[in-house]
Amino acid sequence: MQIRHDWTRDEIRKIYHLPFPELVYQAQRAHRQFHQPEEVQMCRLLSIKTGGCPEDCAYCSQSAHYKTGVAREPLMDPSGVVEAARRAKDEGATRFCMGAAWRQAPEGREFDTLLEMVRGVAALNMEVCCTLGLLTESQAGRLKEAGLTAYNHNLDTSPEFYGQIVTTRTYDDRLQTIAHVRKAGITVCCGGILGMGESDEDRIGLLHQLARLDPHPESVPINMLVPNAGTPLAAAPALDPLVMVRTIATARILMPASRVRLAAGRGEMSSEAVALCLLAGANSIFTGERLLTTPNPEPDDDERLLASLGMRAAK
Ligand code: SAM
Ligand code: DTB
Ligand code: SF4
Repeated sequence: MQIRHDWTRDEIRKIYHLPFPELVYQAQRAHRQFHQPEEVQMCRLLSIKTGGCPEDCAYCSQSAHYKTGVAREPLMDPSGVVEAARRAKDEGATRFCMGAAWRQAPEGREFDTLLEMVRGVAALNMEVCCTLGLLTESQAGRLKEAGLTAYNHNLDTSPEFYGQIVTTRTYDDRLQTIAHVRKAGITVCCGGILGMGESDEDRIGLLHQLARLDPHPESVPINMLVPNAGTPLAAAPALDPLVMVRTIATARILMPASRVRLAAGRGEMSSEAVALCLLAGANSIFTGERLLTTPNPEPDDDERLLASLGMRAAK
């Protein structure tokens, strides 16, 4: 199987709607060509700057536009961040991702603090990822120099549906930051959220955008909406977990060499649904009791689940 960047929306639609056994079979075939099927990468998230974000993302607990009860916290000290990364490493994580509730990465003293954090985590020999909002080309270059491995910047949904989820920035703004990251030589982590009221066509549209990036994002997080009280999506109906499975399987077929991450929402899924996502080609999860502002499954439960499936954490 060769890696393609010229997928048409029609081809993707056909894959997405394949009969389930055929879809999962094709996803498994793609998965096994590029990955060890029993390995799952463990990633750890930390919110290094919480709340008060000027953007209006309809799903987010950290937007200043909504009353969600998430307390604002300033940028953390580098020492506390590096300490958290060391603990995560001791607990088996190989990738550490720092998230900040900003529209765009700041300049000046705060940016220097970020560089210090990146250097500190990189020195632990972990993959180091940041998600700080929009980034200029020069900022991407400085982060790369400090040792950043990956930058997370999600497209979230299709270009057509995007305006119903965020109005304070455009799809093109996002694509531009992704281009800056790529140009700086940092790997791209880019995916989306399911369960925001989007249609199958919107999920297909998101996958189309991702699969046409050349190179593909090295890492593709698929989040299931974690509904937050106070946000416009607080009462969004729960997603059928099989939609997660279908989307993950399609992502795996379209971008066979990428890591596909079963990201937010795992805590709301049954262990059977999680197992199906892993069977469909997800090979990375967030571990630890917290995502950014919301809870995540207990590490003991994750360990038990992987053991019961005969799977193991990637080294
Ligand atoms: N502010 C930066 C940004 O938006 O790029 C970085 C932090 S933001 C919290 C990172 C990503 O988390 C978002 O792009 C979104 O895809 C995901 N996310 C945020 N809130 C979520 C929720 N309630 N459920 C699922 N995914 C969520
Ligand atoms: C991603 O795609 N998912 C992570 C990470 N990238 C930064 C964030 C999930 C956030 C879930 C909601 C919260 O905890 O606030
Ligand atoms: Fe801000 Fe990111 Fe939340 Fe949007 S998703 S409100 S940009 S923290």
